[in-house]
Amino acid sequence: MSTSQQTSSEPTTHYSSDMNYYDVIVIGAGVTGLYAIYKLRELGLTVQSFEEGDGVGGTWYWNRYPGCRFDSESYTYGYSFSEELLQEWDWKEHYSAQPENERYLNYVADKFDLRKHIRLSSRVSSAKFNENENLWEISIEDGYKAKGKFLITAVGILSAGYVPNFEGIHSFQGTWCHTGRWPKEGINLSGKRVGVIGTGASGVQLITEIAKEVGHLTVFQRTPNFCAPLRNSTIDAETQKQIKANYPEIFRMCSESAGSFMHKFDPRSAMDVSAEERRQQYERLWLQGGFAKWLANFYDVMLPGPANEDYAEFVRNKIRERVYDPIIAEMLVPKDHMFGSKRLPCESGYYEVYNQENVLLVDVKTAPIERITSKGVLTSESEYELDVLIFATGYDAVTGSLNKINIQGIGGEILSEKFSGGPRTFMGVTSAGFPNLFTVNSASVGNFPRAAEALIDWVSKTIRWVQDKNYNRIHPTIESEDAWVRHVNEDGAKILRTQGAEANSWYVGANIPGKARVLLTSPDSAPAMRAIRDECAAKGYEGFVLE
Ligand code: N01
Repeated sequence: MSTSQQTSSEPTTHYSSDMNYYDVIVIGAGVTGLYAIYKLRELGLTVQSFEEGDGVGGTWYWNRYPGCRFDSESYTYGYSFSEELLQEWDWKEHYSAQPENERYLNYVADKFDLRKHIRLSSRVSSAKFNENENLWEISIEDGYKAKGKFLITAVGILSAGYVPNFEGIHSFQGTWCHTGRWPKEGINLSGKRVGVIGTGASGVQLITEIAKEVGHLTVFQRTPNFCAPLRNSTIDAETQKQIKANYPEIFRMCSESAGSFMHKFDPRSAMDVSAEERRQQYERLWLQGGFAKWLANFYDVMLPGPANEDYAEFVRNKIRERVYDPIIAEMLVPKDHMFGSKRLPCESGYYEVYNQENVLLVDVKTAPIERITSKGVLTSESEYELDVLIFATGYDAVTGSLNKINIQGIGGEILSEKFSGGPRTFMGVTSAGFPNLFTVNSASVGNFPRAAEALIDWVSKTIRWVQDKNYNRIHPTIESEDAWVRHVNEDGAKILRTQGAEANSWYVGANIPGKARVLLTSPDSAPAMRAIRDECAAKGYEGFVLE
């Protein structure tokens, strides 16, 4: 560690005597926050992170529910910035589970001496832009305050858990929790009557795992999902060596793909080959791990149209083959949304759970949940008595975690009000009237750390540039913001994630009652997004006001 890095970690108080001052304040110490601390310090900036949890790791700190694991290949998920880190960290499984992922992020925090820049158990309640000093003033719930010239909200895209506002929820006499706030000490489910509401990626992972130990399981399903086998396995010594030797190639493949995964679409149309050839490709990919089944498939499987429907039927039949009772099988087969319009959960024995005698699948679309009672869940048809009720009901994505912070820009404008109709940003990361603020959690989806590293590289370089040029403020013009919002709406309307009235997913905010239905992230591929940002920087931050 260089001396300059150590010096730059010290807060200074030259702007104000009553608060610590940092060049950059980062909210969050998850995957993005940790890398931001590392990178900004490398560039000689003082940086301080405030993290709500009492440990680092973000998603991998909070999501302790049984079964939680990657569905990106582990070696594509880790940071790429340090060859030493890549060579010394051994991923144990191809799709690593939460405990190991949390250990990894703690290892990174220790190896790069990041902890001294992180204040844990520090939920930021407000961030106000002081127009006289051109500084962000941050208040922590415990009364601590700090100032920073730049503010980065590395608060995650899926971190504000959503629990539906069911009547009677607090009258439930058993234990209940949301998957994203699973207690550190765990929940004893052994032999208990457990209910799970929700069958998205979290529910699918959780249900599969807890079905092994509960006494009885009731799954409350509103919409069945297309799920596909994860095919996880441990990484043997020889494979480990190959992975470590191949990191440059692995990251090259990720950098070239739309979602930053190590899979490449087949450039052929599914409809241009014979039905037999199509079937062979589907079957071959079905045996592969993780997302290969769709991201290495015929390119038009992921576009609305006949190829998409052809593959959807293939997946539906795979589900039917695995569930003994044809009536339950049909309940699990998705028919009301296109394959790929919602996130596809990867599973490891999910459908077989419904062959167990102690598992009951309840369709809450036809018989909706009316209320939670002291004993369990009451639907329009029946009451289900439970000892434990788990909400796998998802997240108020992207804007939810931003809205929990009272962020005020120029003239006291409130960010949550500005974003009430959907994020109003330029390139997903900056917003007019909120100088020196980088909302990195609203930029892109895909293989998260790959996108986060590229984004933080750009944001850090931008901050360094603004500092070197002695500007006080950088924020986008209202014109560039308007043009970006138009781009998100117009080009966003063409992609699979926004298609179909029934694809009520978090991608478009449609999972939260009353939330505006709008694409919450960029419609662009990861390479396109990087090119747009780089071009903007190369043109002296075209589209920005520099003051
Ligand atoms: O949340 P979801 P999630 N009554 O929104 C149901 C990432 N992730 O936490 O579909 C009854 O997908 C809702 O039903 P419906 C990944 O990006 C990654 O599972 O709206 N049910 C749905 O079934 C993922 O996409 C991993 O009809 C209600 C479920 O709750 C994202 O996180 C693992 C309801 C919510 O599904 C979110 O996944 C886990 C109600 N009132 C998560 N309200 C990895 O593998 C909601 N539901 C890395």
